[in-house]
Amino acid sequence: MKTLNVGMIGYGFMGRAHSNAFRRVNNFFPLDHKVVLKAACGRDGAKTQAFADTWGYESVETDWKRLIERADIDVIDIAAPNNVHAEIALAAAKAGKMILCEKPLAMNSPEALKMVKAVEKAKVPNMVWYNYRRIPAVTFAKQMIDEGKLGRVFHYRAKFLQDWTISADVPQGGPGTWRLDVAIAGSGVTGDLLAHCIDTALWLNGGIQSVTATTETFVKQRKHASTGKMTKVGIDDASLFLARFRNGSLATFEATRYARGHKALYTFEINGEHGSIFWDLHDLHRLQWFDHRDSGTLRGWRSIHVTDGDHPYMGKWWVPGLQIGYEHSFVHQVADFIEGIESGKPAAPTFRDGLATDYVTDAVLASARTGRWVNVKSA
Ligand code: SOE
Repeated sequence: MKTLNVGMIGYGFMGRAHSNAFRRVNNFFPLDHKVVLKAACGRDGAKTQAFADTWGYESVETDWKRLIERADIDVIDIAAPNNVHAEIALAAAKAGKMILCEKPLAMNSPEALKMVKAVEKAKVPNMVWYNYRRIPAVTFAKQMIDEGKLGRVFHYRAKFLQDWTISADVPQGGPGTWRLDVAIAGSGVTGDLLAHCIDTALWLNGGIQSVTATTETFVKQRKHASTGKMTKVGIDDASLFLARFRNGSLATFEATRYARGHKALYTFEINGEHGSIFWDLHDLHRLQWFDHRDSGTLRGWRSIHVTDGDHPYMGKWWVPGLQIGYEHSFVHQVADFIEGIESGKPAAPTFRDGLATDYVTDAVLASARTGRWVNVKSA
């Protein structure tokens, strides 16, 4: 068996989610490569060592440049905050490493474009961690759409609602809360939450032509974790937009961290000529399906428990009826990435797909600034 040596940069929430996926993938998916957790990298040596011990990394680096120089590393996984994605990815591509990068791909689309050019020039396998595509019910929705079950699509409706930043005491900057610091995150919920909704939508419903958006920053000043000083908040706390897809369908998207009572309510609904699909992250193993072609008396919404061996990925886990969860979407993503390397058919979303999402988020932010419809570039 060949080995695939991983160099992980970052040890926060995503560092854990990715490490868990790397550790489990060979137990459940037949692959020609065995994943080896070779090195963990973070600026704080003690914390990185503790992370490495917990997850079983063989070694520790405190400088990502040194990690990239190492000949025994095959894949660089960027699980660090958004403002360092580009610099690391450009260096890793130059060194000929395969790259996995957390979402959003970059701080903005010009930066993302540089990253796409770098990986394509270096011809290194690359992928962005938009994990929700690989929740089996979401992958199943994609299969149903590709089989033409919905027919012509009229509407796409997506939401990602949270409530964890309502208190004005939540700082900007620091572990986890760097998402509130525009210099590190690039944007607020547009890049953090809407980006997930957009990635899924582009995959399920094709390209977006134009958008009109509005955003709001409800808490204008927050203490900065690094200076202790009250500092202007530069991120969007809520972001809503209307979109026209290239297939002629109309869409609404909404993301906020101010929807009291909602922790990670990601939902989407698609209304087509023959039927409709609805999915909810809080009930992630179910896909709601309405088929207008059913006989009139029996017509109604079906709740499909996506746990059958014939459902995407599920044959690799337990027996029908026993469900899996959030973390498994990351395991599936690693499995598909490795299968892509082995088959020579790269798995998506690639950096170029990540750029497509960044083009939409940039258009959303531009529209929110100008109050106008903005055309979206094609990646
Ligand atoms: C933010 O709270 C966050 O953790 C995002 O950064 C993730 O991408 C999303 O999946 C869950 O929410």
